[in-house]
Amino acid sequence: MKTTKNSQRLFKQARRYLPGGVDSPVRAFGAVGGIPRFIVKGKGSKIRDADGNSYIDYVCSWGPLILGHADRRVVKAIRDAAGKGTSFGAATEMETRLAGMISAAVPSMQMLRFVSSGTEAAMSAIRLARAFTGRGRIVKFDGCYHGHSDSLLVSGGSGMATLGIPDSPGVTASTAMDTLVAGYNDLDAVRRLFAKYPDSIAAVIVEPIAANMGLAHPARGFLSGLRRLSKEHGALLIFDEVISGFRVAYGGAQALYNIKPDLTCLGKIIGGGLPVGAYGGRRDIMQMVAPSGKVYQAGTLSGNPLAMTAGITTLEILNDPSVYRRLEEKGELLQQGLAAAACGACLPLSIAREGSLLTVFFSAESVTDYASARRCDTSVFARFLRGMLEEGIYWPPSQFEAAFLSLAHSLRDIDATLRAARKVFKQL
Ligand code: KE4
Repeated sequence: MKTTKNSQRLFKQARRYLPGGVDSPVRAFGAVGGIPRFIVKGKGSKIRDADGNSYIDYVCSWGPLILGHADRRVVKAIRDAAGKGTSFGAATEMETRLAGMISAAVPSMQMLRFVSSGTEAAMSAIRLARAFTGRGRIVKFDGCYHGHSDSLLVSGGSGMATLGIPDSPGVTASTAMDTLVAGYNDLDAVRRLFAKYPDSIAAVIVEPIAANMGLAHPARGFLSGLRRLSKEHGALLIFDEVISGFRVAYGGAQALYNIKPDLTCLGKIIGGGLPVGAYGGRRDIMQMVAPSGKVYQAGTLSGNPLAMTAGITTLEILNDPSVYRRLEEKGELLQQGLAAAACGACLPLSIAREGSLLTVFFSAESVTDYASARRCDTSVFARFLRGMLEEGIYWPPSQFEAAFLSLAHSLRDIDATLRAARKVFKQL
C-alpha cells in the first residue's frame, strides 16, 4: 500500500478551515472513498503527492492542462508576464490578441468577453440571452453541468421534460422554475417544452459533447435538431464548450459537428491552467454587453495579463493539426487497451471517447444520457479508482467525470496505465 500519511495530516488540517477540506467538492474523493492526495508538484503527465508518491495524471486539472503540467513554454511566458505586473484593472493588448485567436478558431464567436471561470461564462451567457430575447425561461439537460450559478444548479427528475428542481439548497424554487430540464439526446422533450412554453424560452444551453455525466456523445440529429428548434421558436442556442473547446478539436465540438450556436461558453484550456472563462457569439447579441450595451457583467481579474499570456501560449501550440492527430492516437490506444483488459477480466465495461477525452463506465450498456449513466456500478468504479491509485495512476475520482489525456502523455505512460488496468480489473 502506498503511504498517505502526509496527505492524511494535511487533509485533517485543511478540514479545519475549508469545508470538506477542499475548494471544489470532487477533490475530496467523497464518491470513491480513501484519502484525497495532496499534490505538491506536477511535470508533464506526472504529479507527485505529499508522501512522495508519483502518479500518471488523467485529471490534468479537469481539462486545462492539454499540454501537461508545467509546460516550459507556458511557465516561461507566465514568468515573463509576471515580471511586468500581474494585473492592472485596465485594458491590455493581450486580451485583444487572445480574443482574436479564439474568434479565428471558433468563427461563431464574432465577439467575446473574458471572465474568470466557466461558471461566470455560462451565468453571463444566460443573462445575455434573457436580455436579448426578453424572455425568462431556459432549457438545460439532465446531467449537464454549466457551473454553479443558481439558474444552472437545477436538474430534472427523470429524463422527461420537467420543471426544474433545485440541485442545491439555497437555490430558490422561483429561480429553479425558470429552468426547464430535458433528458440529454431527447429532442422530443425539447419539442414538448417549446410547445408548452411558447415565446417564453430565452435559450437552450447544452454541452455539445456531454462530459459531466461521464462522456456522452450527441445522438445523430440531436444538435442540428436543437439548432432548428431554437431558431424556429426565437430562442438562442448556447454551446457550453468549457470542456470540449480546444479539447476535441481546435474549433471545439461545433467544428466537429458543423453546428453554429448563437453563443458559446469557454474556459479551462484557453487559460492554460490559470483562471479564465469566456462567453461570446453573434456580434448583434454581444454588443448588448456593458459598456456597449446595457447587460451588466464585470470582473476584477477578467482578462488579466497572466491568464491571457498562458492562453495565448497554449493556443499557439495547439494551432497545429498534428496536435489533435497525436491526441487521437493516444486516446485510441488507451481506449483499445482498456477494452481489451476489461474483456480479459470478463468485466462489463463501456468506454466513451472523443479524442483525448474519455470515460470508462462500469456498465455493459453504452451511456447516452444521465439515466443510463446512473445505472453504472459506482461501487466498482470506486474500487477501480483506489486500485489504480495504488498502481500509480491518478484517474478522475468520479464515475460522472471524464478523463483527460495531454500531449505530455507518452506511449510508456499508456503502457503503464494499461498494465495497471489489467491488474486492477482482475481484482474487481
Ligand atoms: P468552472 O467554474 O469550474 O471553471 O467551470 C464550470 C463548468 C462549466 N461548464 C462545463 C461543461 C464544466 O465541465 C464546468 C466545470 N467542470 C468541472 C469538471 N467536470 C470542474 C471540476 C470541479 O468542479 O472541480
